[in-house]
Parts: sequence; C-alpha cells; structure tokens
Amino acid sequence: MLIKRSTPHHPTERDVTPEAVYQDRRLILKGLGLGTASLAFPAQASLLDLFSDEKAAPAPATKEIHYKAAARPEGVTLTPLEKATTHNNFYELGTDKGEPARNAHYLKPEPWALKVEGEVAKPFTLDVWDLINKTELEERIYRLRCVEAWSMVLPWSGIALADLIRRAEPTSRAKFVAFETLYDPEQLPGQASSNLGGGIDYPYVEGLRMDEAMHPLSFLAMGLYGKTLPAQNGAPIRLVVPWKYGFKSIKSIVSIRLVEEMPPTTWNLLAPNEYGFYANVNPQVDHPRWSQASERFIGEGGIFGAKRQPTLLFNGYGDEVASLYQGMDLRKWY
Ligand SMILES: Nc1nc2c(c(=O)[nH]1)N[C@H]1C(S)=C(S)[C@@H](COP(=O)(O)O)O[C@H]1N2
Ligand SMILES: [Mo]
Repeated sequence: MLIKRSTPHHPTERDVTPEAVYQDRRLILKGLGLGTASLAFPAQASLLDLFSDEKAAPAPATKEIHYKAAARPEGVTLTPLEKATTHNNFYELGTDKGEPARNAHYLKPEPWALKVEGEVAKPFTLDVWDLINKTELEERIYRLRCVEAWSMVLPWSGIALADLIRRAEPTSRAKFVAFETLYDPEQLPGQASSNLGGGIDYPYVEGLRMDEAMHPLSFLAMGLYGKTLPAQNGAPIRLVVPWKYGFKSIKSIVSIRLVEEMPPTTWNLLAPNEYGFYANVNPQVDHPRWSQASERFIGEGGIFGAKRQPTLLFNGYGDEVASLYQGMDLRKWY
C-alpha cells in the first residue's frame, strides 16, 4: 500500500522510522484522539501508517546458492530470516520498516550489471548472476548495527570486497571507494516519490577509505541464509561492513568506483552533524539526538520486547579493525 504523507522533508534516519514513537502514538491515540496526536509527531509519519498491515509482506523470491557454510558460533543467537526480511531500511522501497518487504516485488534483480571503474588499470562490468552461479560463495556470520540502535546477527554469503577490487587493479591514485545503488524509479519507486522515499536525493551513495574497503572483513553479500538476497535486503548484491553503522552497508549496488577524493555519502549529505563519513559503531559517541550506548537485539519476538545489550566499540570487531583508525580522534571522525 502506498501511503500519502503530508510534505516532502529532509529526514534523519530515525525521524522517518521511529519505532518508539510509533508505539507511543498508538497509546496516545487511544487516549487523545487523532487530531491532537497528529500535531505531536513528525508530519511525515502519517497517521495512516498506524493502520497499515505489517504482515502483508510477499514471500521473498530467492534461489538456492552454492556456498561454503560457516560454523555457527557458540552462544550467538541469529536473527530469524523472517525478522531480517520484514524489518528493513531500504528507503527506495519505503521509509517504514515493513514497506521494503511489501514493495520488494518492484525490484527486478535479474539480470544485474555491476561496474568496477575509476582509478583502476582494468575497469570491468560484471554480470552479478555469473558471480552467484559460478562461484562458491563464502558464508560470514556478521552483526549489523543500525544507527537507530537495533542490531541483528545474520549469515550472509558472498565474497570479500577486496577480491573484486583487486581484479580491477587499482592505481596509486585510488584513495577511496565510492558505491552507488541502482537509480531506476520504476524498480525503486521511493526514488520518484518523496512521500515514499523520504526525500533523499537518489541514487543512494556510500563510500569507504581504500584501506577499509580492502580490509578482509568488508564483504559483498549476495546471499542470506543460504539463498540469494531478498530484494528488501539489497538484491542481488550489497555491501556489509560489520564494524560500521548499517547505513554504510549500501544495497543493490551498480557501481564501485575507485576515486582520489573522499566521496559524498547519502546520510552525511542529509545531516552532516549527525552522520559522518566514517560511521564506526561507537558507544561513546552519541548521535546528537539519542544515545548509542546500548542497542536492542532483534531475535525472536518483536523489537519492543527485544533484549537491550551494550553497544560494542567497532560493533565488537575492534581486534580486527581498530588499527585502521590509530591516531584518529573518533569523536571528530564520527
Ligand atoms: N540503497 C540503500 N541502501 C541501504 C539503505 C537504504 O535506504 N538504501 N539503508 C541502510 C541502512 S540505514 C541499514 S540499517 C541497512 C539495513 O539492512 P537490512 O535491511 O538488510 O537489515 O541497509 C543500509 N543500506
Ligand atoms: Mo540504519
């Protein structure tokens, strides 16, 4: 269902997806009635949202993939597939958590061309389905921490980002990597509607410093739970950078461009004081409008019952990645 929201706006990630507010509104609406309550909440979160059917998600159309399964780490609870595919941020398919699943059918991930270009000796265009069908993908169990203070742990399959970049032979001028999501409003209707897509200037873009991109943890995922990615999770290929806030993990990528200068990134463009280029998970650096000290783990059950746990520096991957930021003031380079 396409819901009309009142005015175009420049959201911040939490403004348009306020789970806590959503719950509060329900309670307040019961007590106060619609008219008064509507003034108290962000205009873009229409009251109609309250009555949308969160369960109407079509089954994701995915295929079996060939991958080397990872050992399931002991004492780690995985987020169920059902949660990972119905609680999404993919604003091109809608800004509410349930909308990407409901609008997933718009995106046609097959065929899919991905370019690796820019400051490289050997630029190439890849058919992502070739990669999926002809490679044994590797499975990685990664924590993903959203800037909105919820987290998931999921088994992704794919390849190291560095593998793909190396094939293009970066030149010495390559200092950063710029990523771009597909721009096609027919497949990603939020790109054509500020009501649906949150008024972001699309295509969604992201970036990493070269050493971050080449780090063995940086991963291009083409599978989730042993099947190709559901559209709402960024089919057919998306980034997963597990030590950074989720917004760095750009979905449905069509271009990976090696560049000399730090590239623009979507959330930094929208609200530079709230979202930096680095976006390393850090419990000591709060978002200007909320604490990052703890998070809700999305496991069984809904987000409201979700277990609160402390946020870990670099999302728990500090042993592997802290050296990348030696000597940098992480309060300044948030
Ligand atoms: N193209 C694109 N990529 C995106 C987003 C988006 O809106 N558009 N949202 C980001 C955010 S904020 C998060 S938390 C993760 C969520 O990934 P998931 O839905 O697979 O959990 O995707 C990221 N990648
Ligand atoms: Mo996020």
